[in-house]
Amino acid sequence: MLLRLSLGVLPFVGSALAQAAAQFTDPDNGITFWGITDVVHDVTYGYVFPPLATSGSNPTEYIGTIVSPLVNQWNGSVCSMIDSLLVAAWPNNGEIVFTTRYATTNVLPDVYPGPVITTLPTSYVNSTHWKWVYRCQNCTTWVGGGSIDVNSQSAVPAWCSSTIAVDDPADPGTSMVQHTDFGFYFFPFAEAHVSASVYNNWASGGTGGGTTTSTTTTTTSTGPAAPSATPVDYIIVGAGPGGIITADRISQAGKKVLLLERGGPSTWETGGRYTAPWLEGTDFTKFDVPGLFESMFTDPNAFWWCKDITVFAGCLVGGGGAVNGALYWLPSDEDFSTSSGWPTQWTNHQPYTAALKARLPPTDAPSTDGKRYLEQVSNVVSQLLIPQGYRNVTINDNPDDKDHIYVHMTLSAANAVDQSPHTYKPLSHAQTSSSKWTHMCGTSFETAPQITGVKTNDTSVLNGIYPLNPGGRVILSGGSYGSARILYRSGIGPTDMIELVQGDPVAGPLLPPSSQWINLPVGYNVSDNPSINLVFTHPSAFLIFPSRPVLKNIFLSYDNWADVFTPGPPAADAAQYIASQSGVMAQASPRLNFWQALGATDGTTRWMQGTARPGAASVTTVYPYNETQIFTITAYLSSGIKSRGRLGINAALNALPLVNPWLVDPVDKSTLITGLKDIVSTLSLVPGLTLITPDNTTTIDEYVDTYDPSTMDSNHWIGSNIIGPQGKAVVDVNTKVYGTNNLFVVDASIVPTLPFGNPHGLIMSMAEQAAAKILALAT
Ligand code: 6FA
Ligand code: ABL
Repeated sequence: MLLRLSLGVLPFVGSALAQAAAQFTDPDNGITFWGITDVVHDVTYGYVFPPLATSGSNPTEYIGTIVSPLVNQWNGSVCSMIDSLLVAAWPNNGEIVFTTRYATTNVLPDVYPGPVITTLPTSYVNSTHWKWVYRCQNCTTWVGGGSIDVNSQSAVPAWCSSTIAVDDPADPGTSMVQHTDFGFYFFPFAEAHVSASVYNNWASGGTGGGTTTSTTTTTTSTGPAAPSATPVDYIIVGAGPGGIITADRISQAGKKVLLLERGGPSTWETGGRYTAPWLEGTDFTKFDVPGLFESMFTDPNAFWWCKDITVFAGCLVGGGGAVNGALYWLPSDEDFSTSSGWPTQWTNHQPYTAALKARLPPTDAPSTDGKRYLEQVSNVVSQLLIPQGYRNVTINDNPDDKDHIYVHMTLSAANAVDQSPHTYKPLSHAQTSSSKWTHMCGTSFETAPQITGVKTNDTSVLNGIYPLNPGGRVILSGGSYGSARILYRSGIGPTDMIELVQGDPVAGPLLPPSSQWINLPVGYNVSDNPSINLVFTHPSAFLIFPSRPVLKNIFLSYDNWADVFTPGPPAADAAQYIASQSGVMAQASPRLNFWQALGATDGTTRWMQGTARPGAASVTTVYPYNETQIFTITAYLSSGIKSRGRLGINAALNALPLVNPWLVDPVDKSTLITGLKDIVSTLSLVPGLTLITPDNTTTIDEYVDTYDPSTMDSNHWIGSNIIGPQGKAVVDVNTKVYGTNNLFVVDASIVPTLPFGNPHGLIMSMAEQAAAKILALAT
């Protein structure tokens, strides 16, 4: 979405923003900028202006800075891209290349010739970062009447950043695509002025802050000190399925809760407004409509993915729950058993699962008319499975029955609107509670073992710190990667990870002394379902809807879901969803799921889940096929997996898998191969059904042997803060981090073993139980 930005007051976004500019001094040159560090990409943006005119027009220049890790391909300031001046820069061969652009439509912005830019001496490019300090003359007004109001106390400028490199980095006039992320912040431009002599010294490359050779007194304003934040009983970091439910239940108990979320809003209910062109004028965002799910992976404006995690992770209100396929399975007893690694005290999950079911009922027919649409794939796959002894059941009626069953797609999307996990109206219970869930990033904790508060990027409160009341607690719910990283940044975890934090110029100085580090296996024991795609064709598309020939060629594959966001689904399907939340768009792409127990040579039963969906989005296949007839079965190895991996951070503090967890155990691999062979064993019994990936010259064994591991990721990461006994685990039976008094983790990272199906149902039941356990502890 392209936002229109005026550089004056933007009250409608301002109310949703937390980050505010503050003054900082660049140690390399003494320049006192006003600005922010965007913690998502770790980029600092700053400005300082010459004095306001005592009469006549104000000067039209400023000194700016951008400091960025190399991972960002380019960064820019003041960049709505439409009707405003974009100043962008990137490194190339050890030098900074910059450009000024202006666009009036959503196309490649033209080079804008008015500004005169001079790169100042303390700019650099090193092995991890680049810094650009620049004088920008003729930069505060531009064509079309746009301007920076340099006397404003409450402007809301923007930053933008891109993970996509410009086409020709040596050329300032290069083609470049729209930024991949952007944000706004409060900026009191009126405060960010220094005296003429100080400004002129800096603008001509001089250094030294206010102690210049000038005889004039500097008029630099330090602005009012930020006020202390009000203490609360609980700070919960992260508004994903784990954090929202925990915040909801704890605030329901009357505790004063602060929920911090680093990303922006998602569904309409949470304030999100990003939507498809065909949904303009409705109250449905991209995150509300289940049928838009596949477009999460193809939208060029994918601002919802965490840009500092190398696997898919949702960084917005709802976390992964806001962007996932919403496949929803209530946990089985085995999922919470001691043999699955849970402490005995956790096996009685039923009351918590019941509470979850009452709040967020599963549905296997989300369309409001009760019908199921685009069911050809279900029909074909059930023909494949029934001869193998599979039965059709309603799985959430009996989650323990899961061998040789197939089920209709089951969603957390009651009334055909994605409810997961927003049915939990966070913090609706306690008037005393609040949420800060736009761009509020917890970075570390204040003092372990007794945590006194959470350090954040919020410059509107004193030192960015949100404090706890005496007896207060912090609950970390940042997801498997996000929670691990905040622990490392607080000195908790393996030494090699904390040492990487130590080397970071921003995070390093915030670490406690090494004598206070707490060595725990944060990041070890991670598991994710290995998944293998099988792609098929079947001609049933041409048989089922002969009365709608104009749409005939997209019935089975649904055109690979390629057009659902833009230009939109077939007009009838779009109109039907808007009118009554029924039809094809009422559910995400999958149509059928199935499970089978697989005996294994090491005596441990593994389970296989299959998910069948129209199309083969994101699967590469070389065998010729009729693309209108294509569908995919993703086969996951589920409960019983023995393989484990490790996740962590790199020197740029990006979170990533360090040791891949897929099919490390040889019996995991041979068992999944057995399951895949079972799936295709009845292929010849289904007339017209053809397996195209793997093709007919490749065996299943060869296919699995050569499968690209990076595409085995199922996005079901668990275990990085595993629950269990001291010495082996990160959190204890009450989800408290070992070695701390009042720090807890409630998210996917504490789950010891993958459940039988996609995990967010189990994670939400776990959060129900964890909230009860934490509340029951004496304070
Ligand atoms: N699970 C299912 O059960 N069914 C599905 O269909 C399904 N599909 C997908 C899927 O299609 C994708 C693309 C992904 C990524 C996941 C899927 N999953 C599915 C898995 C499921 O969504 C995850 O297992 C589940 O969301 C994990 O829940 P958690 O609460 O443990 O963690 P999240 O990552 O969801 O949320 C963490 C939140 O914390 C985010 O909102 C993040 O922005 C925030 N955060 C992180 N660090 C922070 C910090 N330092 N300060 C403030 N906020 C922070
Ligand atoms: C899940 O639980 C997985 O995490 C997702 O990977 C999966 O979606 C959804 N549920 C739905 O089954 C798949 C998409 O269908 C693919 O098109 C996409 O390439 C893949 O996720 C990316 O991991």
